[in-house]
This record gives sequence, C-alpha cells and structure tokens, in this order.
Amino acid sequence: MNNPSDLHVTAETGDALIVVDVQNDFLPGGALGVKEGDKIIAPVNQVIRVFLTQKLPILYSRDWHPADHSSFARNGGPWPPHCVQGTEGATFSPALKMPPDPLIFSKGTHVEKEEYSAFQGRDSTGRSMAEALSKFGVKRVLIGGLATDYCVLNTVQDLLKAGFRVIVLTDACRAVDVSPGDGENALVEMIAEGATIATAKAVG
Ligand code: VGL
Ligand code: ZN
Repeated sequence: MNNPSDLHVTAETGDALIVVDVQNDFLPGGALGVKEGDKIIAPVNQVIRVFLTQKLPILYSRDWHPADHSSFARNGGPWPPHCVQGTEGATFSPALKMPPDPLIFSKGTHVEKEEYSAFQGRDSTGRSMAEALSKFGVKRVLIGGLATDYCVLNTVQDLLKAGFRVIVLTDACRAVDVSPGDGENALVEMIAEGATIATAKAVG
C-alpha cells in the first residue's frame, strides 16, 4: 500500500468532508466503543478547521436508531444496543468540532433497516446526502470517522458507485475489528474499488 503521507491534498471548491458517526457510543467506554476511536478526534478536527476556513461543506452523519432497532442483539441483530435516538450515547462527542449550524444526516432510523452507509442518511428536512452533495457541486469527498469496517466502508462504496472521487483519511478512522484485520481489509477493499488514501495532516 502507498505511504499515505506522500500525498498532499489541497482542499478546494468541489470538495466536501464527510464525518462519519463520531458519537459517544462508538468511542471508548461507549456501548459499541471502537478501540482507539478517540484518537481520530484531533485529526478529524484539523480537517474540519480547514473546511470551515475555506467555507467548504462538511456533512456529519450519525447512527440514529429507534430503541427497538433490528440490529440490536435482543432483536436478533449483531450489536449491543447503541446510538438510540435522543440518548447520551447517540450524541456527537463533545470533543468533535462542529459549526453552530451543522449539516447532520441521520441513518438507521427505521426499525427494520441497518443502513451502515451515511449515503443513506437524511437531514432534518428529509434531504438525502446525494441531494446535498449535488446542490453543493461536490465532485470529491474526503472522509473520516467510525468505524472503518462498517459505516466508513459502506459510505465509501456508495460514494464511489455514485461517481464521486473519495479520499479516505486513514488516521481519522478506526475499525471495530470484530475479526482482527477487518479494518485493514476494508481499506484494501476501498482502494481496490477506486478510493485513495491520505492522512489528515496532508490536508490543507
Ligand atoms: C456502525 C456498527 C453498528 C458504524 C453502526 O457506525 O460503523 N457499526 N452500527
Ligand atoms: Zn448502528
């Protein structure tokens, strides 16, 4: 794999940043805490600062499940209950930098649908992420968040299918790693499907 530090990324018009599920439940100590999930916050915030300064769009996704969601173990799903709408666990990390009026896309809001992909999310007016990206004239997406092997992977795959260029910020992602190597495999898969990788500090 290429050394991601080789690539400098100049953020410019046509770019958007997608910040995936930086919610308390996915951070260490949370209901579905991702190991070292907290380590992504500084890199993510650094890129958020660049995008805010340049007035480029930042789209925040959140896992936003009803209390009886089908992905929860008690309903036959694979996960402990997490990111239940309105709970502390579903709240964005207080350490995550957000503008006063953030663009938030909620997903997994229907009992029977998993929706790992932020691309399936909708904002408070019901607008899809695809509609928002099109309105902003986005051609290229930089992406970071939790978790590499689920929501980041599925979002990147949907973005690539929809024709966006995608740069995965490797230091701004961490994996659940249900099986060791899942995160690495997800990165390899994203690259094979057309994504490129960079680090947050290469973005300016
Ligand atoms: C996620 C597992 C369950 C994620 C969401 O955000 O990656 N993972 N729900
Ligand atoms: Zn979930």
